[in-house]
Amino acid sequence: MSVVGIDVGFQNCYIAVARSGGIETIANDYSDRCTPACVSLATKNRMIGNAAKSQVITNFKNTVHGFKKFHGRAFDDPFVQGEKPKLPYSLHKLANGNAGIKVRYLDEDKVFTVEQITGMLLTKLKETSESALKKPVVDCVISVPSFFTDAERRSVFDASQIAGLNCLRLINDTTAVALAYGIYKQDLPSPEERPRNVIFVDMGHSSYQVSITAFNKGKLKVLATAFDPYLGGRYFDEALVDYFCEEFKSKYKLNVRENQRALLRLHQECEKLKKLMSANSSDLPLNIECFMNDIDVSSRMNRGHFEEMCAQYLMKVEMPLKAALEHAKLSRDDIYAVEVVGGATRMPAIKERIAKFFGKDVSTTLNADEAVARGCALQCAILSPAFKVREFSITDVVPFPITLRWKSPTDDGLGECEVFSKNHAAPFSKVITFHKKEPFDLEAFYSSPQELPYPDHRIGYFSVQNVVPQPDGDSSKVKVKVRVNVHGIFSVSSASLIEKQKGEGEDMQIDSEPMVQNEGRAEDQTKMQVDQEGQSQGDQQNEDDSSTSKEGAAGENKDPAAGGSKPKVKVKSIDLPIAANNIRQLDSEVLSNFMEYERQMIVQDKLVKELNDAKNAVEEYVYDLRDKLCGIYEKYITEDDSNRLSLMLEDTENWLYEDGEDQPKQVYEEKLDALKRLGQPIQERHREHEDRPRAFEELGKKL
Ligand code: ATP
Ligand code: K
Ligand code: MG
Repeated sequence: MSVVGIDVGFQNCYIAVARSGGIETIANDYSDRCTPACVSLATKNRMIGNAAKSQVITNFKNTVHGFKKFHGRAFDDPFVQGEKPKLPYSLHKLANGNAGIKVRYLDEDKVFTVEQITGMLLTKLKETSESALKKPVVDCVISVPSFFTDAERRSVFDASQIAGLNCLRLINDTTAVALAYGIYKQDLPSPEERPRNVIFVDMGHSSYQVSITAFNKGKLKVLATAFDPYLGGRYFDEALVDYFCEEFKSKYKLNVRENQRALLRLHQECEKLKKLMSANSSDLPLNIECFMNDIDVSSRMNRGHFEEMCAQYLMKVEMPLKAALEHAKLSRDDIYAVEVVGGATRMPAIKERIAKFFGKDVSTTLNADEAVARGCALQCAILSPAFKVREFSITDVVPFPITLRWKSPTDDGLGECEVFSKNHAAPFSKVITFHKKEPFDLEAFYSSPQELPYPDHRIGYFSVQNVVPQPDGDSSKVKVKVRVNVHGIFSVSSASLIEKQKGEGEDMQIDSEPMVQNEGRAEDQTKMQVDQEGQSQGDQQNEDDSSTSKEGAAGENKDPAAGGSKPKVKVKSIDLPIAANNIRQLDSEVLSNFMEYERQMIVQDKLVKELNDAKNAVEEYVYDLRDKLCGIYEKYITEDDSNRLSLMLEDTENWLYEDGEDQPKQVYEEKLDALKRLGQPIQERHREHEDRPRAFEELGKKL
């Protein structure tokens, strides 16, 4: 079982793994701990990560980046439509209305779903962790923004499956950071003491997240999260790009926005400049040679001016901090520390704003780039039976309130109830009791659409089937379990019909202590009660959402929150099937097709890599042997032979650029063998000669 944590950023991905020494972040095949969230499609293969990033300008139409926030979104989604004109690649409306990504791959026009693109990225990250751990990787924990809604989370989860990963938990970015902060702390207050409240701030490339977390020994509890999904490093880059586009228009008469290549280069240069300004407050140059129409452009910028330009963004820093405090019902003085992570918090203006709000310096004790991945790996280690870590319980929150609405086809038992309030503990299950004579429908939706950073507040429809009246014609008691699981995904996870026992009254003992009772709002036919199934404390079980769990009916007897004081009543319960509709998740057939296609693409990439390796091996051998012929091998070959061999090497080199440019792997292998047959005898003679004095020396020592 593997222990791997993956931070899938909008721009940068990091991987942390558990090895015997503890949790460590690992480097990829470019010796880089950061893998760019970038996928480039080409005529023969795909490039992913660093290799793809180097194609951003040269192959811009087929190099996909900045796609993380398309998860679970429709093509017509205002956010998607807003991004579309800024993208160098094309978006395409899929049959199901979702936003697809249109590229040219293997000489064909292809439309990939965002799940497939993230699946490709995850394939790369999986391979990187496999080569570090030297074993197959399946189990992992993946981070998502805390504000991701159901549809977005389901979409990321689907992506993990396409890559052949078993995601044990989708964990919120800031919760992962909190875990990375807390698990090693030896001095946390004991469980009876007042908790230590720490505020975590993560500003990345695309978004800004804040959470307030209460720590006691062995546990963390998220009290509140707040966010601005539209504030992050990219908006500051764009401000610079806008500025220079205007300037170059008047100064050089260039319309940069018409030229995708120039625009992408300007973007890269502006990001570099932005980073330089974080360390340097003086005037800094921006120079780009041969920018457009053979014109070199140059300009200057300094931090003061930059901050003025970005005033509208800097103003937005305070709001989520304030909101988080309000929701947690804490004042600034209750905050022990303000820990900041994420690349964009390196901007001095951001740190200053945060520090000013709290009236204290921000702490940067965590690694700003790697904390999320480390937290993910820690969570994976906690979930893994194969790995020993300190016990640590994690309670997260539901970011947006969720309401359930119900109706039956014939009776007028229509009603609704907020089942999860904002910042309700998660993961969490609740059992709701209905009194029904026939099947009924439940609709789940986010109840405050105005605060939802997503245009559709519907979560899904769930039909509770096979409901029948009791033999005496009375309504049946139907227990429905609703759940926000470890991934932060909502589901109606099970339903059961409780059969009335002989001589038993309407009010069974087991229902006498519901924690939330909504009788007042319920219709006659729809008496509804909500039982908390309160395993809020670190429910760390991976729950397969698609299979309904069988524990529904027994729920009340094993409720850990009940303290075991309830008298046990024998009831007979029958599991009821639930049909889920309009859940924004790939259906299983589509998913397995995507998984199969991903496997094929992996094989194709491997073949191309082997071919390239075989070709490179020929080239390397040519260069190596040529060097040595005029160097260390000179004494071991006649001049004639040397000349002949040199000529042959030159021929091979030319061939590589002409007829040998595009040959099957076998041809390169044969070529290399032929060269080696000539080179090896020389190498042998050289080695023998080198070994001889050493052998004499050894002999001398012995004598
Ligand atoms: P997200 O969390 O939104 O999904 P991400 O995790 O990919 O995105 P990070 O890697 O945390 O984002 O941060 C990347 C951002 O940080 C980029 O905008 C980058 O330009 C910015 N950044 C990195 N270093 C600096 C610096 N020294 N000064 C200013 N900005 C920086
Ligand atoms: K990141
Ligand atoms: Mg991030």
